[in-house]
Amino acid sequence: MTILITGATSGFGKAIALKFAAGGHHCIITGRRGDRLQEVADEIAKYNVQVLPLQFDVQDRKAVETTIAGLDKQWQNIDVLVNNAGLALGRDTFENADIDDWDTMIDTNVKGLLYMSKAVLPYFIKNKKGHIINIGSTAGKEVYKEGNVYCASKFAVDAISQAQRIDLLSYGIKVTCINPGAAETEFSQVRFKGDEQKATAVYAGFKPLQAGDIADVVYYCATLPKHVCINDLIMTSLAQANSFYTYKQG
Ligand code: NDP
Ligand code: 8X3
Repeated sequence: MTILITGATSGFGKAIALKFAAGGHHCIITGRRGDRLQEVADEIAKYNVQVLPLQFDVQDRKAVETTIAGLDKQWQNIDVLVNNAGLALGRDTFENADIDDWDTMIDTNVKGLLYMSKAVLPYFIKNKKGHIINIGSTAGKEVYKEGNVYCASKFAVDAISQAQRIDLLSYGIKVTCINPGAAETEFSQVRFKGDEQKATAVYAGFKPLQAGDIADVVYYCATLPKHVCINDLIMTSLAQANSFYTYKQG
């Protein structure tokens, strides 16, 4: 199998890539940070599978289109696209939030996912097979305080996944939306723009999901028999009931 994972330089994307490489699958990995991308590619290569690192920003429509359309023939046989690249920026009330942060979240989490899906689809349609796995969030199921546009971007991922599932059904293309709760990755460091104290506080008093947990679930969904599709899945750590209720100790 060949899998394309966006945002594979850290967190879920990296864990997903390594999980599939360990399972003997070829990986196309993307991200903006070239050094990180090469490090992950080197790790993947140890599993004796083929790896193709592609450095681009999913917000850049032209870059997405030209890079994916220009794939060598051997890499056009993609089985799974994981739309994972994404981020939250800031946690502020609506009136205090930064409009530039809103733009970046919408451009990455929503438009980037659309550009990638549209770019890969011609291969899926030509090959008469394919599986889009979108990484949503519990934030796309319930809005929480000061989550405004991040939540909206993940509600959009939910809606787009539903739409893709309906429209692509006749091509035999599977669409899965996986919605994790709080997971300890670089997510909170990015959200709080390097404020370590704020980032660490997010995971204090409970055991959050780990990137490998999400990778296990993606792997399960992607390796089910051809006639079986997990459409929508919410996963949280045992301490979390939903988007805004987490049982913290201490
Ligand atoms: P990380 O910050 O660890 O990883 C995010 C990845 O996305 C990085 O590889 C980053 O690579 C990539 N990325 C971000 N922006 C862009 C861009 N414009 N173009 C290309 N790649 C980009 O966070 P997570 O692994 O936690 O997040 C992965 C996904 O999971 C996101 O969509 C997030 O919203 C979602 N999620 C996270 C949860 C959590 O609690 N951690 C829970 C639920 C969902 P680079 O910087 O090199 O470009
Ligand atoms: C990331 C999880 O709870 O920070 O999507 O929104 S949360």
